[in-house]
Amino acid sequence: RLNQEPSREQTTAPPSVNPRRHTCTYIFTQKDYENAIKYYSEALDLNPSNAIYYSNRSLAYLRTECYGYALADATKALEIDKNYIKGYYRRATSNMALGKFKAALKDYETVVRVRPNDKDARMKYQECNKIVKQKAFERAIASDETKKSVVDSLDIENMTIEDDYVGPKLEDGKVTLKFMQEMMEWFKDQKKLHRKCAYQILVQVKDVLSKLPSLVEITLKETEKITICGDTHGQYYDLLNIFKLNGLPSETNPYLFNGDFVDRGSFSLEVILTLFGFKLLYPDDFHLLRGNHETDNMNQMYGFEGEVKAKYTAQMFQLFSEVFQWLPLAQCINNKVLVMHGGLFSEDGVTLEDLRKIDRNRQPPDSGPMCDLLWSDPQPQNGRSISKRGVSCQFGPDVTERFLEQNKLDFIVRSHEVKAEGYEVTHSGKCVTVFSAPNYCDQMGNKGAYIHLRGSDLKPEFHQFTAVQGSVHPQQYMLYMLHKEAFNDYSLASLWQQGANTTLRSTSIICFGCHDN
Ligand SMILES: [Mn+2]
Repeated sequence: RLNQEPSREQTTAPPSVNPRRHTCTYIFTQKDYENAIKYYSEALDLNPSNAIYYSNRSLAYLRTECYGYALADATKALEIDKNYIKGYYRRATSNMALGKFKAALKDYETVVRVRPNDKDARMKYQECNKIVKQKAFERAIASDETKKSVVDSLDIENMTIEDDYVGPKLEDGKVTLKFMQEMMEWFKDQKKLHRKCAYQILVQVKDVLSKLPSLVEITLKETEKITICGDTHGQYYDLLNIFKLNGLPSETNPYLFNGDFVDRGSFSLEVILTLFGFKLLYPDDFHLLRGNHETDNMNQMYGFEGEVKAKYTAQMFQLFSEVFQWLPLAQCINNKVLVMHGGLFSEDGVTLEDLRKIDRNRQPPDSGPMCDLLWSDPQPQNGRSISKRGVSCQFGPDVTERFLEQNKLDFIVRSHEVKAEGYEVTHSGKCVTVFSAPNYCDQMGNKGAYIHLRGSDLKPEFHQFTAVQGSVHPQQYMLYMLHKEAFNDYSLASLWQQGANTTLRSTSIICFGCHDN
């Protein structure tokens, strides 16, 4: 029953769950997943040898992007019951999300062997197999070829713009305000910028970014303010809304976008070309920092590579990848506020000088300061813990305190985590999170926020906003296997169908948890 779409009747859900537009599935909010995690954790306290609880909690962790925890739970489920096929699915998905493709492939092989007639399993296996082979091929050619830039193989001057193209064009090869306004309107109507213009922007912005240090330092005068935005994730209509609410970028209205511009949302190209355009127009007053999604591994899985290939070419994606490697990693405002996408470090003692010295023109390493800047998260308790995401670490208030003291800073601003209110202040006001993708992935129900920081007092002032209606087709470029995992939410849907007072000890839920895929 659970492999089918639930009927209309079955979708009568508790008030916290809304029926999804156009389909009969549910929209699960961040809160629903957090509650599910809580319930399954309580159930596991009572019955710690139940593989299904671990498997179901693993799914909830997958949906909240806690891939490290998801992997641990799936592994635990298989330790308890090594014949539990769904456990292999979950572990494979977790490993996929962590970029551990070979490990994922092994689990998909197991599933396909046991369930040779399962079409879904076969598709996931094939997709994963393709990636593993592609990676091996890339490694093989990388060794005989010195890294050449796509820029050298482009002849942009001689690219012709066809007569029937009536969209925006750069003026004498330059981005102007008029061009930006036309381009934003053009994108709003879901039209494609001419590839010549896209290449012009990319080549020029690569040049601008490559001249910046890894740690950008700016000074706000008493009368000046800057707007800091968090993750935008391809939500183009919400980006336009930020400009509508807070004004277009300009020399007197500076912005800092704190990474994760692309992936997940289906308008990543529109978002990134708009942001790059403003960087070219106002290089000193419009700032961009790299997020963990401005990387090849993430772009391959979460949609941006697929989107660029669908709308342009693989070669253009290569150029995006080169440009992303030049995005600065952190920004310091008035020597007092440090901004980065993820957070602080796996070890004490990192200084601003260490950040200036990072050789950033690369894919991020698996550990060290560059990895931490893009990936870490704060935690409420002191000290450090293993990352819920499976990359970098979580750092406590004492870690933040020591870092700020050593570097004579007041507080940090970071993004990277969806927050119900769009922002969150933790670590006694020393660690601020800002997230600017409202109703993240068209399902989380969160607000977005941006921060005003004034030169006069450097106190964060929060502005919240809600999602623009009609930002269609979320995540349409995501890999099939990660996208498809959403259908497994039926096991959680069934949890909610039991009503708010459900106890997980009820046998019906155990059965729901058993369904394949
Ligand atoms: Mn992030």
